[in-house]
Amino acid sequence: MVMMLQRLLLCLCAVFLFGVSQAAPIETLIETVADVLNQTADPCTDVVEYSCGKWREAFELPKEESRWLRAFHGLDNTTKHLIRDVLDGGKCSQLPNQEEKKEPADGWEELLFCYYQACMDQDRLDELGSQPLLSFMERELPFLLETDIGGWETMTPAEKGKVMAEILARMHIHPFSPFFSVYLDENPLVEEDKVGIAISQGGLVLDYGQYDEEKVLQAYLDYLSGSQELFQSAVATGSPPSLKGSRRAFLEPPAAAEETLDIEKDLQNISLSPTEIKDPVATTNLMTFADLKDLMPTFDWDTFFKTFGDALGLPAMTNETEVIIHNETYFRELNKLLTEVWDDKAILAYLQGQLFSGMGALLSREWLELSYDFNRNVKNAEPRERWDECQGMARSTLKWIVARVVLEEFDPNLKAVADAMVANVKAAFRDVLDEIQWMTNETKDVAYEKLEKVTYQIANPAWILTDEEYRVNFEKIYGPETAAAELDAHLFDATLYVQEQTQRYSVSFFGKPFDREVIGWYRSPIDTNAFYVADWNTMTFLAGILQAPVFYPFNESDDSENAILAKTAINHGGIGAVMGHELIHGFDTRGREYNPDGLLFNWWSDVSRTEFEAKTDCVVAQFSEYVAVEKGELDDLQEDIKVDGLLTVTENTADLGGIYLGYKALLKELTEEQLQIKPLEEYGHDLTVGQLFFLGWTQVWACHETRPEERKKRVERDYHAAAAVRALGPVSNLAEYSKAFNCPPDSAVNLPARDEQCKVW
Ligand SMILES: *[C@@H]1O[C@H](CO)[C@@H](O)[C@H](O)[C@H]1NC(C)=O
Ligand SMILES: *[C@@H]1O[C@H](CO)[C@@H](O)[C@H](O)[C@H]1NC(C)=O
Ligand SMILES: *[C@@H]1O[C@H](CO)[C@@H](O)[C@H](O)[C@H]1NC(C)=O
Ligand SMILES: *[C@@H]1O[C@H](CO)[C@@H](O)[C@H](O)[C@H]1NC(C)=O
Ligand SMILES: *[C@@H]1O[C@H](CO)[C@@H](O)[C@H](O)[C@H]1NC(C)=O
Ligand SMILES: *[C@@H]1O[C@H](CO)[C@@H](O)[C@H](O)[C@H]1NC(C)=O
Ligand SMILES: *[C@H]1O[C@@H](CO)[C@H](O)[C@@H](O)[C@@H]1NC(C)=O
Ligand SMILES: [Zn+2]
Repeated sequence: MVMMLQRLLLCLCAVFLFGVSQAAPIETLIETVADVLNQTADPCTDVVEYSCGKWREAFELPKEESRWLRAFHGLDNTTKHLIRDVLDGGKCSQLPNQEEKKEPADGWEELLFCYYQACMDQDRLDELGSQPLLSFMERELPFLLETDIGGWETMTPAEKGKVMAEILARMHIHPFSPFFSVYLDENPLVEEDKVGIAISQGGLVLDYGQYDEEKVLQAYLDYLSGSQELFQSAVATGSPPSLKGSRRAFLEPPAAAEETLDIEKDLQNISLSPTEIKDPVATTNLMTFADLKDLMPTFDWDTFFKTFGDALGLPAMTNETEVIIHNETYFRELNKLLTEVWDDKAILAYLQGQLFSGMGALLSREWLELSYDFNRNVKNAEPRERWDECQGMARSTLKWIVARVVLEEFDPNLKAVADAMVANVKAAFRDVLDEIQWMTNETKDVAYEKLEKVTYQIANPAWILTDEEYRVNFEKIYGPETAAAELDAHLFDATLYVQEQTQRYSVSFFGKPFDREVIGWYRSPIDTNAFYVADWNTMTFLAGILQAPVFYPFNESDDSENAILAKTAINHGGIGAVMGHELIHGFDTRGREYNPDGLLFNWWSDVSRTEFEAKTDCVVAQFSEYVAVEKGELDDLQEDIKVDGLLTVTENTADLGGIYLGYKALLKELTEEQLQIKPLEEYGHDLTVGQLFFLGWTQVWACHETRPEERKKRVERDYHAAAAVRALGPVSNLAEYSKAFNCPPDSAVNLPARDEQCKVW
């Protein structure tokens, strides 16, 4: 919900998790790598079964999960328990029975401890019922307690546009994003790093593709109708008491639900699809504020920015102020819908729905049940345990504070090893550029420059563990320590407070560059992930991912020669390929539109561009043939659902190139002969170093369990291919894989033997 950057992060994986680092004895590696293989299966035809068959057979997907990747969710599971332990034991002086608990280190930590306890106390949340929501509406969004917008029928479009601008500004302050989202970002079209306003489509609660699915829509209507019912009955019973006796003629809940959905369907119809919105050139449209007003002649943008800006400290807009919008047609159509098509009752129901879906999770069990039902129907998953929900809410609302209380569990010595690997991966890409013939020399020169200029960050920003600096940043992000400590132990109000603080923080950069030490990290350092940011030409490898089974720390004096060989192999297939993956994002169909300084600027000769497109077309076509959900896996499924090759081309290109770079980086450490060594022979496993390298990659994705409902949903919206495809697809294009496993020329994975492989980088 929080308005911040909306940039597309090209990350490794769409879950964001973390875990605690451990020393990695060779026995751990054998247990997690060698012991989970299904040696009976054929690595040349069934990569997933071979790489992880035993683990998959033994694994039982918890009923509250829709998917589980061993590498990511497994690490995060450890983290969640750690967070739970710390937060369970933390003192909130505003609550009773705190004697045994640990004093918070500062006011922000106290806020975190109080937040978690408030979340855990469901009886109190039940007593409060809908009251926190309604009090908030009464205080900040009183128009949402009305049954209509007075005089709407007789207003001119321009009058409607003025009323709507005021209403929407108030919602955006808090921050909800009905109809569009407003955010702050640096302009990728100009040299200077200066934060300005960007406005993009928004206001859909479901995924883009879900608006075409009857089953999902029915579940959503139930959800909307149920929340209207709770809301209206709270108003009727006078909670808060100031509303008592005000009998209001709202739309009946089922009718309000229908109206809301109709508006969302109209919005979805004018929205760009996930594939379209990924194109940075088409969706970065710079215009002046005057142009925007001309584009939406009846919506009153002056009023919108006056109200919005005054509340958050944003300087006044002038006609010359530049804004970036994602698509002109969207805003032109939205103007019409808002001021000429939709009626006031429907708009109010929709706006209420935005509030309910954003804030319902902070209320009583009745509200939670509504989303649980939705998830049961749509995801086939049961609710998480309460502590799990609460640690999740704490992490999303108080990201840096949570990170600080658990980051000390991480191994600070990994940075040097990671530095060396990044250097090797970059050198491997330089070799690739040296070798390729299809790129013209002028384009290649810029590619070298872009490679040289790519920067990276590892583990966590230093300030978060530095005594004075963290205070300065926490005060900016979360407001003064004393104010945080004094916040009532109220889940709802504390969340609102933090959301508004975060808005102010991001607005404070208007006209200046972002503080990259904070905003440049995007995610929490404790998440298990890595990402590339195109307009900064920067890769980030979070502390959470620098752990087994993606990365096995070793120690030259402790580990045997064979242990070091095995770990080196796995690490290059794991974190090495991840580094390659992120680096290639700078050179995939999207990243290559940005120049060495992160500006959207075409540096490709026509010949190079055409050649590149032919190569990525190969990736699109190949991955479009992989099946993500087989017919019969879901009741109403008549045919297989295949991967969307266009939607996933950036990630697939990064996977293909990433693992190749990981391999070439390995060859900078080891010789071809060493790839034949069997370092685990003394433990009864005859895997070669070369095979271990590939298992480092395939097991990250093969060791998974994903419900078919979830796979189906991801086909429509996830930029990553299905996990099983990420294991199989990339290695099938590499002759080195087939060589490592002696795959015959006619085997499924040996595409190179038949010259059917795709290769971009
Ligand atoms: C191993 O793979 C074989 C061949 O695909 C299969 O028949 C067997 O059930 C698998 N075993 C385990 C433990 O998964
Ligand atoms: C998550 O961690 C807990 C505590 O260590 C453990 O009991 C549980 O089995 C783990 N869940 C999964 C699915 O691995
Ligand atoms: C979708 O939007 C277009 C305008 O972009 C409009 O012409 C068309 O009628 C809309 N379709 C539906 C089903 O609303
Ligand atoms: C600003 O731009 C709008 C839209 O083009 C125009 O109507 C208005 O007169 C301009 N205002 C000023 C002060 O120039
Ligand atoms: C491109 O550069 C290579 C290496 O510097 C050189 O051998 C080759 O002649 C150049 N090609 C053209 C067309 O200039
Ligand atoms: C490696 O292990 C030795 C002996 O246990 C220890 O003294 C040394 O600090 C370790 N080195 C690193 C980098 O962890
Ligand atoms: C949306 O805007 C219109 C008008 O500028 C363009 O013609 C479309 O191409 C654009 N759509 C996308 C997907 O970028
Ligand atoms: Zn990626």
